[in-house]
Amino acid sequence: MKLIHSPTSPYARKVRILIREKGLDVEEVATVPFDDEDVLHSANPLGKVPALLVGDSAVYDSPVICAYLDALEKPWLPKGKAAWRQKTLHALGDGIIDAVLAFRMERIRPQEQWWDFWAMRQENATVRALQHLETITDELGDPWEFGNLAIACGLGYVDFRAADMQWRDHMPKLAKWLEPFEKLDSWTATAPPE
Ligand SMILES: N[C@@H](CCC(=O)N[C@@H](CS)C(=O)NCC(=O)O)C(=O)O
Repeated sequence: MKLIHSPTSPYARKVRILIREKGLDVEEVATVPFDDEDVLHSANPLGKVPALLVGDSAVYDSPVICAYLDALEKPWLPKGKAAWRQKTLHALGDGIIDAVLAFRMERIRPQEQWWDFWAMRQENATVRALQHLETITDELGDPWEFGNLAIACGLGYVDFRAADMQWRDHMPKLAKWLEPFEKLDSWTATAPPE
């Protein structure tokens, strides 16, 4: 298996952590999605990372890749009704990434093209999601579960691209919850480059 990824992608980071935590044999191939390289387009016509090559076929969209890899080895995703909770938490983590990424894309345009309405919606969604997580921290449990993987990577992406939010000052329980993740080798090994 080969994972086409970008070292700064928080979506790819989830997959890269999962690979390390499960000790899976997956070669990582780095690319820059905006360079539109063939290696990425032939794996994912949408031109987005991450994409997983499994023999001649490809698996893409990071939650699908995570579910695929998770199913290979001692699944974290529980069976039955509990799986929906984990998938929903995973979607919440991905949604934080989506909102921070959309905010950033608004802000790297020339300033006369900024759409403040859209940027503010993304920022408000991020804040609401973090506030919600602060209220349910006790329910989240230990590293790593299927939902926690995305939540931790979402928080890591807020640190990377929206550090000025200083979320730890406002969400102390959530900050404490993240600490054990931040100590893991799989976390430090997949941190986005400065
Ligand atoms: N829903 C996708 C989102 C992937 C995504 O947007 N990746 C970004 C990098 S962080 C990308 O490849 N962007 C290039 C583009 O949108 O053209 C997933 O979870 O895999």
